[in-house]
Amino acid sequence: MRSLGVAGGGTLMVPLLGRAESSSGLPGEQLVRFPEKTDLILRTDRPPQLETPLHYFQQDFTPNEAFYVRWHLEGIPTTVNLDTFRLEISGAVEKPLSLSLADLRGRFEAVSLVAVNQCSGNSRSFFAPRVPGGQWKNGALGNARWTGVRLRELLDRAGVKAGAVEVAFSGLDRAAIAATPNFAKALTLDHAREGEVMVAYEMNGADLPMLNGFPVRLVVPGWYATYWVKALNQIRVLPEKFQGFWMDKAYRIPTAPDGNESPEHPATETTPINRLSLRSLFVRPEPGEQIPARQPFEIQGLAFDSGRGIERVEVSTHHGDAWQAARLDPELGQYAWRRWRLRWNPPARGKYQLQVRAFNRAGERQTTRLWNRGGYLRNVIEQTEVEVV
Ligand SMILES: Nc1nc2c(c(=O)[nH]1)N[C@H]1C(S)=C(S)[C@@H](COP(=O)(O)O)O[C@H]1N2
Ligand SMILES: [Mo]
Repeated sequence: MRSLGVAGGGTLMVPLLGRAESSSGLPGEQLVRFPEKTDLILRTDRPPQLETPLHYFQQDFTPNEAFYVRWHLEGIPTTVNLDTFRLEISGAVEKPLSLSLADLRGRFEAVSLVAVNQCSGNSRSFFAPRVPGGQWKNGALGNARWTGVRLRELLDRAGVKAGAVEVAFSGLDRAAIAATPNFAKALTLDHAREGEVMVAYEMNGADLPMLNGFPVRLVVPGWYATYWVKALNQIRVLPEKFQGFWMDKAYRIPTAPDGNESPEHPATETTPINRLSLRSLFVRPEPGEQIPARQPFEIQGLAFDSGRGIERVEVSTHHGDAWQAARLDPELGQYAWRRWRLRWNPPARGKYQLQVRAFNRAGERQTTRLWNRGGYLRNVIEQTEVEVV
């Protein structure tokens, strides 16, 4: 039995009352500490939406306790009894399966891969004009090593019937009011069977934290985290296309390239969010950080895409002029982020504007402008101001 909360298995009320504000140098941000997590930036508390402070991205792997949290529905699982928990695989299959965590660990080959988990609304607060939704900065993001079993193996064991087209996934969370549809997502059968989609029971070599989907979650490498269904307990093979609010109405982007539209010319056609857009971010300096003049400073950041591979990262310390190639850290895997660094000797005091852009092996590049009404897929060339003193 695993519980979220204080002794006795509290409900989510407990950690909320125990909210700890700390002074960790994040001006204007309220920090909160939930069970199994460290101090994270509070975006909303019911349900919890918690953002990772930027400094954690100075490591290859985002610690489980610092990994961001996003739930849609108030009724999130706070207790899981492993004696009774079962992952059900049903629908258009020859032999429905009902698997305990011990079954998943013991009866299937364990596989591991490193992959970026990024919310499609990451960085939404930087959209101009502003859009409604969780006002994330850049911390609805993390990189972890995921271990579990291949979804394909589970599907093969159940025996997918001829004619099946999609696979739907849902978890233990429930809407507080019946009118709100439970969270469910779907992938095409081909994608589900591709071999890399995983039902993960470990993250960075440890159990998943409750808030990140204990006991198992879907991992869809290279795709936005909205598909990474947490506390996964239902996999349904469908003979027809899935229909449901979270695919048909929510988490859709303009069909136009890069998911772009404008407030004046909203897109008329939309499509479900899918692969991660190519992007690069600054990790150091942090916004508002002051750095000394005429001393070497290591600018740091990260870059990733949907798995094509980062080829080059360039940084400008001169308002988008004089781009310099950053040094890339070793690759951690096809779906991992790639950290990069650039040594900079700021010549004189004053304000500098830094920019970063990444290029991938598929020849994609970042642009300077992106907007859509959902505040999704933000991946513009980043700019940050730094004060050299
Ligand atoms: N069961 C369930 N899974 C879910 C969600 C949810 O609300 N319920 N939210 C999804 C979204 S939109 C995101 S961004 C990720 C967040 O993963 P994390 O909380 O582990 O960082 O979980 C996804 N999986
Ligand atoms: Mo998300």
